[in-house]
Amino acid sequence: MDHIKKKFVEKALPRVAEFRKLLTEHGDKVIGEITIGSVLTGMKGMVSLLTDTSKLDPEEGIRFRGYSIPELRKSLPKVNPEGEPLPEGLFYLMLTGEMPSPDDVSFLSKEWSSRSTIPDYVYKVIDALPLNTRPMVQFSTAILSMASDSKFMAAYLKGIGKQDYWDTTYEDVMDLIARLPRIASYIYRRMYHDNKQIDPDPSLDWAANLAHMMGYEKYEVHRLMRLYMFLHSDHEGGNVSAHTTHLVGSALSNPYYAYAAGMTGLAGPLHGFANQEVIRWMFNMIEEIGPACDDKEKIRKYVLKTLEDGKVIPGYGHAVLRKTDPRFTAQLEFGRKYLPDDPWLITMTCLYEVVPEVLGSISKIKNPWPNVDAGSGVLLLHYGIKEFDFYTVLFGVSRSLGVLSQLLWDRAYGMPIERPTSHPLEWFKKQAGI
Ligand code: CMX
Repeated sequence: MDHIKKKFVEKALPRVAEFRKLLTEHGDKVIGEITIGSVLTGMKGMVSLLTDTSKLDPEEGIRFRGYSIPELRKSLPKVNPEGEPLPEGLFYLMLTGEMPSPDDVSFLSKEWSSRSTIPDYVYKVIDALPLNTRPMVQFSTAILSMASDSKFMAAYLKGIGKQDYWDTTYEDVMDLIARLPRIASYIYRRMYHDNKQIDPDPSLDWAANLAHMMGYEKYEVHRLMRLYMFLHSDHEGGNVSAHTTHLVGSALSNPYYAYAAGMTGLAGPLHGFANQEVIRWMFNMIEEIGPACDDKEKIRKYVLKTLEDGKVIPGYGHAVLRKTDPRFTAQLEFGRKYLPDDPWLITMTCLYEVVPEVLGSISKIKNPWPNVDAGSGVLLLHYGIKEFDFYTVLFGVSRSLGVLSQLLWDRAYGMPIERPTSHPLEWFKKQAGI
């Protein structure tokens, strides 16, 4: 058993005991109120999930095991002191609740590198899809195809007991995370670089290797990829990709099934697809009104026109957040430090000055501020990763770190199958006295 798995067991055992005690002794304690509105507006604010890896505060943003983004950008292990944290360190923190040492992080880089070989049939599955198949279709298909490799599934079929489910789930989670950069870069090179594939470099960390296999060798791109993989990893349990992974996993579906399902949720325009929509929308805006920052009134009119056409402004708003997303702030800081004169960064900054004011004047919109997707594409564009159709795949690779550590905790707790109750409209009308 590797030392991280041992650490997980050491951390999980007492927490599982606490979980059981809580359920046995306080299971009937009332912790909330459900209104008709709660059900009809997507269960917003309804407490219904247990997630240890991170917690989202509407005003402050995300904290991973209690640490904010600025705190972790300072304290998680890095390749260079002035660089960005290695996502391996965040995974360790989310999984164990403890800050990793540089050795823990370098162990994970090597471990994931050694587990990253993809079975040949997966490449054949991807190659069988037409070249113009959407990147997220190729990505989720490839992940699903690997479910036959699940060590959890094999052990389940052999008849292991419930108490041991976490063990092979850990192996699946590590294998799956390790393989994702190779799958993502394979799709990228296949679609945009004449299928000229690049071998992994085992001396590189997980995020830098992804950039390398996509064809980007510069230290600057590796640094950006580390930040990107860190920022998109986790956003507590209720967002669509995390909740779907948890829900599908609750049927004891193996991690490949559960994560592939989560990815099909991430592919939706209101979730991870928004990172492509932002760039598409910005391109269209520049085409229509010219260099955006020349006249902010023109931007305002363009925003209003988008709204009049019945569309949303991509990259703005959030179901939980009520302030600027600190993931956006981190990207803005990165941009101002390393690419201050980039025209796309300047446009993004102008939009930040105009859009919240317009959206804030519409009473139904609860949060007029930018979310993570408003900033990510601009940074990628700057370094030449211009194929924005692909951006959601990058979001998905990063999201594996959070949703799969959540899934591992679900298995350790022995979380039961999820099964809420539903009613027809008449039932709700009756409750309302109609
Ligand atoms: N532009 C225009 N209208 C918006 C809006 C935006 N950016 N954000 C919210 N609204 C609208 C909603 O569409 C909704 O309108 P209807 O009542 O007519 O349906 C109304 O305002 C109320 O919505 P809300 O309660 O403020 O927000 P929701 O929790 O329903 O939705 C979100 C949240 C993110 C889906 C929404 O803000 C949105 O569509 N934003 C643009 C897409 C986007 O950036 N998504 C990425 C989010 C981050 C991520 O998961 O990656």
